[in-house]
Amino acid sequence: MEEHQGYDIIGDVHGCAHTLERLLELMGYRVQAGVWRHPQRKALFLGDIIDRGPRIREALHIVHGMVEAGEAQCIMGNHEFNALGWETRAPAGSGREYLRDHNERHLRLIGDTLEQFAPWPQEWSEFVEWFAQLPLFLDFGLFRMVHACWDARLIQPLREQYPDGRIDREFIEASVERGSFAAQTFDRLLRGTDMRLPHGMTMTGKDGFTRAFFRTKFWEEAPLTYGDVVFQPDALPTEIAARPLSDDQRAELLIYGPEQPMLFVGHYWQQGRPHPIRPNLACLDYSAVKYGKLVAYRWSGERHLDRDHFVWVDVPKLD
Ligand SMILES: [Mn+2]
Repeated sequence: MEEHQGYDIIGDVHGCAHTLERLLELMGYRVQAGVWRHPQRKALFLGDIIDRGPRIREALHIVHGMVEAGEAQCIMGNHEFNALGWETRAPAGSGREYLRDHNERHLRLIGDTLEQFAPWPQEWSEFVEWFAQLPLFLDFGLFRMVHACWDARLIQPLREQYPDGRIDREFIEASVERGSFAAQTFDRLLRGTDMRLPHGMTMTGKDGFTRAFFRTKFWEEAPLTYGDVVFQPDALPTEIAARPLSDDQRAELLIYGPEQPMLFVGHYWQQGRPHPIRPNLACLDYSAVKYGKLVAYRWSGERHLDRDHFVWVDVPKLD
């Protein structure tokens, strides 16, 4: 290890700046020269700093300030990618105006952020520029981070092109084309794996969005039913959960094996007391913004996750 003693990996902040300050304080970070710092440790953010919460601008200033000062690193979440797409003009001939359509559904996701930044347009465009520089993953050897899903079939070729996971404008623009390597990479790494509901069924989630797909685990080694692979806050209806997976469906499932390095993800709105999913896998998103918890894992060199290394702050109704 270098001069510092470890890393504190922090889950999806989603504009909960006060909660983030409480968590940093709890872990022994203090503000010095305008930046949160720890005498021996560095912070690592799993992305999704923006959208949803009450203090998005403040949250961005905290994280960006730490990154600029070398006190933290931050990877891209699907919300930062969405913001990039929202603000980026589509290449000529793509048939679109922006990479991400300015439709009502997309506006609902980014609306709070745009509203809170309305008086600071210049600052917002600088943050959007910064989003484009965030790596899609971090790999420290003994552990790795990605916002939603580590898929080696995509990360390996991505690394050949972008060894540190930082992509470029060309790659971002290429994502406008459905099925392109760029589109697949953003979708899988930042949004995870999913499966279509049977019989053209749809479900409306707690977030009010209606979907024909449900989020799935990417580590289950011998799943038999839909219920064995579902990984989202909204449970499947009982009869669907009991439904067996076909051989084809099982063959398509991604499996992050137990022998792989430890992996940290955010994204999935976990509930209850923070805990490892497996000895080498943890999700640190416990829906801070929905009055859950903002969670960190304090890594100090161990090779297997230790359930005593999770720390968190509860989010009160009035943040
Ligand atoms: Mn997310």
